[in-house]
This record gives sequence, C-alpha cells and structure tokens, in this order.
Amino acid sequence: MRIIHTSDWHLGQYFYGKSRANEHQQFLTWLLAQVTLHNIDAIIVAGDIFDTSTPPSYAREMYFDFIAKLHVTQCQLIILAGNHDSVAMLSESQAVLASLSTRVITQVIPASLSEDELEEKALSKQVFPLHDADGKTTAIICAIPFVRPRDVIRSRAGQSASDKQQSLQQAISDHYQYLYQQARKQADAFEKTEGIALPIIATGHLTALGVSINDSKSDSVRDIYIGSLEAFPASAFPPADYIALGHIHRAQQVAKSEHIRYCGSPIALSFDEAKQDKRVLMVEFTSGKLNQVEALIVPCFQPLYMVKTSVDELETSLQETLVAFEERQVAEKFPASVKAWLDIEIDNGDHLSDLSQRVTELAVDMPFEVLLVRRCKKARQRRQAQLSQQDNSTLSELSLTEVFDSRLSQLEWQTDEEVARKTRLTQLFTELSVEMKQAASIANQKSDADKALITSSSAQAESTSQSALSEEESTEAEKDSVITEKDSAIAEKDSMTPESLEQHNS
Ligand SMILES: [Mn+2]
Repeated sequence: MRIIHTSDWHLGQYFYGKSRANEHQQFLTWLLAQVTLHNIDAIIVAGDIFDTSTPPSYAREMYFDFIAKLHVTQCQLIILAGNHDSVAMLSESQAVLASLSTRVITQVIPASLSEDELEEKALSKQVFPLHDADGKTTAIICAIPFVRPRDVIRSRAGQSASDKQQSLQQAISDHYQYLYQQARKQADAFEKTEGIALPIIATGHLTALGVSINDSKSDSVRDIYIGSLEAFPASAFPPADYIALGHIHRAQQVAKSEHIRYCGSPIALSFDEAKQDKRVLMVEFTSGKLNQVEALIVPCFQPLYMVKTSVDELETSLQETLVAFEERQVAEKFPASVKAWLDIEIDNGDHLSDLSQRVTELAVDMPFEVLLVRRCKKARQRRQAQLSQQDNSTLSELSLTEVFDSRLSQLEWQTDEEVARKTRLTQLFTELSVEMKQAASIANQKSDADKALITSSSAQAESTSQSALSEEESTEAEKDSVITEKDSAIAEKDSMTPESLEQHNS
C-alpha cells in the first residue's frame, strides 16, 4: 500500500503581479507521472488546494483536469479543505467528483449530532476505507480538514482567551480521538473477518507544536487560530500509523516522529521559501504498519531569489545572483525562456523609488524579473523608530490631516497594490474632510435648533466613509488594526467637532 502525501498547492496564487499557472501545471503533470511510476494507491492533499476562496477559472480548470486524469490511473484522491479554501466552493463539486474516485472533505462532522445520527450518516464522510486498484481495502482513513472553531465549540460568555484556547484544543483533540476510535473499530472488525491488518491514516491542517517558529511565520503561511490556539501538541494526536499534515510550507517531521509529518508546499509560495527543496512524500505501509517514508523532490519550475544587499553592494549582488542562476540553468535544464524572479531587500536607503529605477537599470540585460524591491525588515523598523521619535507632538496639537498623514507614513506603500490603496484611502479621507468642513460652515450660519441635525448629518457622512474604509479592511486582515487605530484617531478628532461647532456659534 502506497500513498502520496501532499498539501498547500495554493492553485491560483497571484504572486506580485505574476501567475503561478505554469508552475502549478508542470507540478500536476509531474505528480501524475509519479503515480504511475511508483504504483500509488491514493493521493492525500492535506488542505489549501486553492489560494483563495474565489480561485480564478484557470485554477479550477486545472484542478478538475487533474482529477479526471488521475481517475484514469485508478488512484484514489482525498482532498481536504485548508484554511485558505472555501468550504462552499469545494463542496459544490463533492458529489460529482465522488464518481471520479475523489473524496472531498470540507468540514468536520458537527459535534452536536446524536450518536445515532453520527453512526448512521455523518461518520462515513470522515472515516472510510482506502483501496488499491483491484478494489481491495488497504487502509482506513480519518480524514480531518482544517477545523473551524465554530464547527467544534460554542464560545461561552465570559470565557477568557486562554479558556477559549484550551477548549478549542480539547475539542480538536476529542475529534481526533473519536474518529480514531471509529477507525480502530473498523480496522479490528476487518482483521477479524479477513485476517488482514489495516493501517490507520489521519490527516490535519493546523500548526502542530514543535514546528520551527520561522516556518509558521513564513510570508505565505497565514495564522489560523488568531488569539486562540497557537499550536496543537503532538501528544494530542491519536496513535494513528501515519498523520499527514498540511499548513506549514516547509517539509518536516513533528516532534521527531517518523509518522507525523508535514510534506510542505510543492512550489515556493513566498521568497522566503525559495531555498527549500520542495517535495511530496511517498508513504509505504506493510502488514498494517508504516514501513517507510520517501521524499519525492519536485523539480523547480520557476527559480526565485531573495537578494539581501545594501545600496553600495547592489551591483555585485546582482552579478553574484547571475552566476548562481547560470549554474542552475545548466544543472536543472531550465528552458531559455525562464527568467529568475527576484526579491531585492536593501538594508539601507530611504528613497525606494530611486532604488527601483537603479535596480531596473542594472538588471536590464540579465535574465531576471525583479518582482519586489524593498527595505529589509530591520531598515523598515529603524525608519519607523526614527519617525516615531521625531513625531512627539500630541494629538491636540495636530490637525485632522496631520494625524492621518502621520499614520499613513508609518506604513509601507511599495507595491502597486499598496500605492493604489493609499490613493483610495487618501481620497476617501479628503472627501470626508470636505464634507465635515461644509457641515461646519453651514452650522455657523444656522441656529442652535438646527445644530443637532447638522451634527448627525456629518456623523452620517463619516459613517459612509467609514464603511468604505471597512471594505478596505477586509481585503487585508494584516492591516486591520492599523485602519481601526486610524478610525479611532479620526473619531477622536471628530468628537471635538460638535464642541468646536458650539464655540463657533457662541
Ligand atoms: Mn497553506
């Protein structure tokens, strides 16, 4: 019995203006070849099939196309939803894909079901046998996708953050134990009647304790249990023969256990993953036990380089990268059309617009595409520290615009997307200020009796602008807190408006 464990495909990823379609297609073609080459009985994809909840059509087509081709080989496919996947979107095709040897598991069975309901219908969605090409049962799987907290717990009023974390961890652990017990029963019953021991395979999409901090903080790995569960202890997993995990993009064993593993993503999804050997894991079971795990290294289809340098050493660094890339061009036989993608991190220099131009000029004849020029984290932090040192004025000394500008200047506005966002925010802010000024000047001419009305219309203008801002918020969770802070700064300044109106009037 042989399976391939893979995860975190992130089909449809949009990467600093670039599509990953070509790489993903080549990976899927390669994966199909491995299935035939190694006689694989099943492929398990442990979450994050797609990069977003609304993947582009080409990505969906790629997914369906792969399923149709795999079906011909008689290899089973088990698809688990990850935190990036949309439960609704993956569920749409669940029934039709079932006829193509594919099981799609998007959600855990609700804990609220009665024992009877569980046994009757729900359980078989997550605990079921795997079989080989001849249809013989070869393993039992506990197929567990990304567990959304609301699926397993009800938060109670007055629960502290650590209580919540504890109850979520307990609920996930209970879910694993419960499914494992059910799988154990099925495996034991099978052994009794057929005389064949079956391995039990569990899956998961979460951060397990013992994963390197750097890996869970990679640019492309999103925190999943924000403010609640940080990492799931390996000891809380049931004693399955193999636990196929997804979510962390670098392949690794969990808690030094041979049988609890992340296979990592098959392509580098951020520049900080560029140096990792990407792989899928071929897992072999004999006599109902784990026999061996072998890494099948995925060829690199698109070389990425993170170039960390300074303004002075920029030219040298580009030359060095060129030499390194030329060596790889030969060794890995990249087609001549493949250019390396570069992320240039500079540890000094304030004016990024000048730097970008300089980089473009230097790299003009090189087989590079520069996707990103940025100051390194340290330089950004230094700059921020400088800014906040200079800016020791208090809120009451500043005008509304100054507060807004100062807040904006603390953020990075480098990519086209970010610059466009800054423009949008500034526009909204300007509109809001104009409306407020108009309201104030009208109020000057009106009697006290009208005042309340005007204040409420100004508040309305503000809430309109704020809802535009909150629309922005949802586009990027990371910047949520920043926007909220700015909102409250606006609200704070705004709360003085009625008073100043009164002053004007008196
Ligand atoms: Mn992922």
